[in-house]
Amino acid sequence: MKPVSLIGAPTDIGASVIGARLGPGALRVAGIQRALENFGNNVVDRGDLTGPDNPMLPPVDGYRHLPEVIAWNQTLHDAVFAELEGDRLPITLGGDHCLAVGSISAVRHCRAAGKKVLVLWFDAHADFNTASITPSGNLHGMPVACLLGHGPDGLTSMAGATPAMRHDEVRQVGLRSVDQGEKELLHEVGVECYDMRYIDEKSMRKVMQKALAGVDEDTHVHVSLDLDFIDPVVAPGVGTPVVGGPTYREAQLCMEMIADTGQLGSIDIVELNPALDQRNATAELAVDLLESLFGKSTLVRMQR
Ligand code: 6HN
Ligand code: MN
Ligand code: MN
Ligand code: MN
Repeated sequence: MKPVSLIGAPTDIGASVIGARLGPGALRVAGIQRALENFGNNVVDRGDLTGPDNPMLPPVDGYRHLPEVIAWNQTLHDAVFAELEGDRLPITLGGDHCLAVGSISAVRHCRAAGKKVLVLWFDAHADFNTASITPSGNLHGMPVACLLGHGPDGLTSMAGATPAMRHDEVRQVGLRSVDQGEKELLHEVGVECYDMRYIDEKSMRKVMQKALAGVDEDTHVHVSLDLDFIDPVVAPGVGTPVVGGPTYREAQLCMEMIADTGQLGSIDIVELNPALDQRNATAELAVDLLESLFGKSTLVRMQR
C-alpha cells in the first residue's frame, strides 16, 4: 500500500449549514492516523490547508461564495496533486463536498498521461446542480456537474483540461435526494447512478460489483465519501441528512469490496459536521469505514 497523506480542508464554504469546517479536527480526535498506522501504513498528517473564511452571503448569479470556493479548491488541488506526484495516497479531510472539484481535478491532472480513473461517489445527493437549476446556490450541490464540464470556468478548468472527467468515469451510489432539474441533467448526461431503490432491489453486493466493473491494474480508484451517504440514524453528524440510507454494514461492504480491488488511489471524507454529531459517532464511523477501505476485513475473508 502506498504511503498515506492526510490533508485537512477545514471549510464549509460550499454549504449553507455551517460546521463542516470542524471536520478535520473531529476525524483526528477519532484517531484517523493511528487507525491507518495499525495496518502498517506509513501515514503523514500534513495539517490543515488555509483559505477564505465563510462570509455567509446570499447567492450571486446562482452561486454562493464562488470566488472563495475556487480559492479553496485551487489550494486543495495543488496539495493533492503534490501527494500524487510523490506516489502517495492523499486523503482529504473535509470540509464540505465542493472540495471534490479540487481533489478529483488533481487526480485527472496527474493521471492525464496514463492510468484510467474511476470516481466512486457515495452520497445521498447527486451533487449535479448548475447555476440555473440549483435550489440553494450552494456549491457543495454542484461538484459532479463541475467535474463533467457543467459549471463556472474557475471550477471546470482546474484539471488543465475541460471537462476533467467523462460521464462514464463517475459512478454514484446511495442517491435518495435528487432535485428535479438535477434528475433531468443526470439523465441527459448519462451518469451511472445506483439509487436506494436499486440498492434495495439488487443488494449492495450487486451494486458494488457493477460500480467496480472494469477496474483493473491500470485503474486509479478515487473514493468520494459524503458521510450523508449512510443512514442518519448511524451517521447523524452531517448538515444535509436524508432518511432511508444504507446501514452500517452496507456501507462497510462497499469499502471492503473497493479494498479487494487493490486499486485505491485517493479519498475524500466530506460533509462531517461535528457540531451536529452525537459524541463524535459519525467521525468514528468514518474512521471505521477507512479501516475497511484499507483492508481491515481481509483476514475474515480468507477464513471463509
Ligand atoms: N452535499 N441538492 C441540494 C442542493 O442544495 O443542491 C443539496 C446538496 C447537498 C450537497 O450533501 O454534498
Ligand atoms: Mn455530496
Ligand atoms: Mn450529500
Ligand atoms: Mn490542475
